[in-house]
Amino acid sequence: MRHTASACAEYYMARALELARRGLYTTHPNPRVGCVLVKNGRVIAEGWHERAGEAHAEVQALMRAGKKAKGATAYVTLEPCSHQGRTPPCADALIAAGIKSVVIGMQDPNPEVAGRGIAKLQAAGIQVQVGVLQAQAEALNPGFCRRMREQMPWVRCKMAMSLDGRTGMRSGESQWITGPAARAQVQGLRAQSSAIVTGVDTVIYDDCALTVRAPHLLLDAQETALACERQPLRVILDSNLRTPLWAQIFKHPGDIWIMTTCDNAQKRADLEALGAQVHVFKANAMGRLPLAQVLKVLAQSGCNEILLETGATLAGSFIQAGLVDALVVFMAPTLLGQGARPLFALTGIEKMADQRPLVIDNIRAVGHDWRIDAHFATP
Ligand code: AOF
Ligand code: ZN
Repeated sequence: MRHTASACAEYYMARALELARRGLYTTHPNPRVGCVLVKNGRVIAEGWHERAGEAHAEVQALMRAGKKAKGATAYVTLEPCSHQGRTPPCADALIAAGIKSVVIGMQDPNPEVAGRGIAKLQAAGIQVQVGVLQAQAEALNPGFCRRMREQMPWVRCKMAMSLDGRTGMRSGESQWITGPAARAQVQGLRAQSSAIVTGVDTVIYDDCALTVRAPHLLLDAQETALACERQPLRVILDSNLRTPLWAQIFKHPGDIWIMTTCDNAQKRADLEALGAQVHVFKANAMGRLPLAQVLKVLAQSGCNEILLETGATLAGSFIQAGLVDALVVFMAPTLLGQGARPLFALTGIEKMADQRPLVIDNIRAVGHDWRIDAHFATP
């Protein structure tokens, strides 16, 4: 009997997670949240959070259910909020609608909520269960959870390499190692990120726009429209303000931030005249841009997930600083030879004991290339 009840809770929570994923590209800086209302063994309404400032998942579902919501069970991927944000508290809305019990995927890591939503529901006599498909609920919002708990974003590093593990020519030339299907997937990764972080050398050599375009190669029309709705913030790490004024990146709409340690007023004014915001940091002990500090500033401005799209040197520095959470490596069926650059510039690895072990989460064919999703193994 108990087994049946928990399988049932997981079934409806799985549906709520599926609904939450509809907000994959659009909820920034809010989390993706889904909700299912069930009564007498039937789904009576569904909802998901679409955009910050708009109704939360629970309110969407309650609006669709109307009076029928009374006596229903709500399955929500994230703890209902208890605070007045851009919208009123969902816990109050569930209570007012006469919901009988609430099943929650995970507690809201937002310190404004953090258990208060659960307490509010319980105080109103509602039965609450927390932690159903919790790992999946966490995985849906890695960036939001990290930002709420640690005031840092979650970083995914995307790279392209040849079968012999090379990521570009010594000159910096790297277009194109992978094929169109892999590049279309990168559009999807950009669209779900709050910001795309790159280095000035990538801007110079690849002269890329770093915007979201044409994910229709990958998605259906409706999903394409959602993916293109919001252009992620583009961030250039440029210690000496070498970003060329002619760069493509300035010709495409969307915000651009340049993170630098250079306070040259003229260069700064030139870049600002093109619409960029220039953030000046104090160099670290090695005279470099403080990468953790850069990420902290991005988190402070609401960035959840970051896509690091850069070359071997900067990507290596992020890894060395322990700032990369996940890797997405596209491997192309080609050989670039020993004159080309290895995937990451990582120093200090001399012995096998120094290696950086990874866990491969997924590996699959994408057109003629292979996509490898991995994260660092915890020692
Ligand atoms: C929920 N359901 O669907 C979402 C929640 O500014 P607001 O009003 O949109 O509130 C944002 C906060 O509310 C967000 O940081 C998170 O703690 C929670 N998001 N909560 O119950 C939802 N999107
Ligand atoms: Zn809410």
